[in-house]
Amino acid sequence: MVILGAGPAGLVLGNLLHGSGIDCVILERASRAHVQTRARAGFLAANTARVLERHGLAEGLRRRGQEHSVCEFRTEDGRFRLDYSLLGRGERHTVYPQQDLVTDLLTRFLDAGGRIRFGTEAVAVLGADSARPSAAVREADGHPRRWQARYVAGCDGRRGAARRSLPPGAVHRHHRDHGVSWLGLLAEAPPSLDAVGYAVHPRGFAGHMARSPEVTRYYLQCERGSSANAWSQDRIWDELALRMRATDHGPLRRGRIVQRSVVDLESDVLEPLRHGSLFLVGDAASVISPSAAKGANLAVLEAEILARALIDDLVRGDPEPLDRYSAQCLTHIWRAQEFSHWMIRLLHDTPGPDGDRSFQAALRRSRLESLRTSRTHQDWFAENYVGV
Ligand code: RFL
Repeated sequence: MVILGAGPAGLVLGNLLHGSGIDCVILERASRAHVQTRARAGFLAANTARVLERHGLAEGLRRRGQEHSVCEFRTEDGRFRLDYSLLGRGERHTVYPQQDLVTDLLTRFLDAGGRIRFGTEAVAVLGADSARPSAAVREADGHPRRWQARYVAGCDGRRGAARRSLPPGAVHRHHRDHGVSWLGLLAEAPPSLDAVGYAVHPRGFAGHMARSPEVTRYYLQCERGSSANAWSQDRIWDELALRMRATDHGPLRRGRIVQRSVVDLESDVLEPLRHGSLFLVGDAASVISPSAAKGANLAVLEAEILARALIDDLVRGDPEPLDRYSAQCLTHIWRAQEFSHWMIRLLHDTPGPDGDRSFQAALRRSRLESLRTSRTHQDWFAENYVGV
């Protein structure tokens, strides 16, 4: 088995297959140091914790993860909080930085004798419509090489070789550009509130998400095409304080901004997620805007589904679960996409056919009011917010 990419998807898959005695190799373009320090997700769903627990991969998460269950909305009408552990299915998030999860999974895989080649870039997947597909790669020393296997798992993200190798027409790409951009920031600053903060403001959305007692992720809606470096540190903090209404609700704890990037809120889903002997997993299968923190959670969920199906096929000789992999994952993916789309419309003015800005703003206010007051709406929100 060849696995492309050592993100959450590839590493969960690798650990599960290796643990079942299936020979596999992970080919990763970046260095070990790079994958272990790439800060991205932080909010892990209850199901993600259960998957990791089930397979003995949750030790770090259990020791260092922080349980989290409150979000706070700040709007022109004031603020309200939802404790989603008391709503819906009563589940919580675990806050655990993605780079720590990746480090745990990587260490576990290598300690168990798993094979991973860093600095090895997949260039193409060849022969996916046959029973002997291969990955053509450029090795760390620049030499080309082929890795052949019974199956290839494309866990190499949205711009990886797996997607690029799909022949025209083999797979349909559903795509949506939400027309909204965020400046994603990582600050060396303690969280400013004990909740995830969503601020809806006439100047645009602002978000606050704890990562650890010392590090906080913030988001600022920005103009499409903005440069991440166009904002000075002072301007960022002033704008965050304004949109989060720090004067009314308490000051922000400022610190050095150590990472910044502009994220265009886009979603796509490939369908089906299988082309012959090639399977798509995680961001390679579907990209979801970070508005509802679903991407890493879907990656882990899909990796477990694929691992189980591969074990059924390769160990027990039953190919049927592999045939169902795509349909099974797509059900979860579309549910997450629908909720993420709903969150985007809750938090922003989105360009599109929904009418002029004042109409949209009034709709959004009504949606927020319903979320503040309706227990039914809150239960629906909680179930979708923390679930994948
Ligand atoms: P990854 O993590 O991108 O890993 C893919 C790996 O493949 C390697 N690679 C290749 N290797 C070999 N050959 C090639 N040709 C290759 N091309 C790429 C890459 O180096 C990399 O190591 O994909 P995976 O495993 O599918 O995991 C997906 C998640 O990383 C992603 O969905 C999340 O980070 C999304 N996301 C969040 N998800 C959550 O569930 N909760 C969150 O709170 C959350 N916050 C976020 C996020 C994504 C963000 N960005 C960067 C868009 C916050 C942000 C700012």
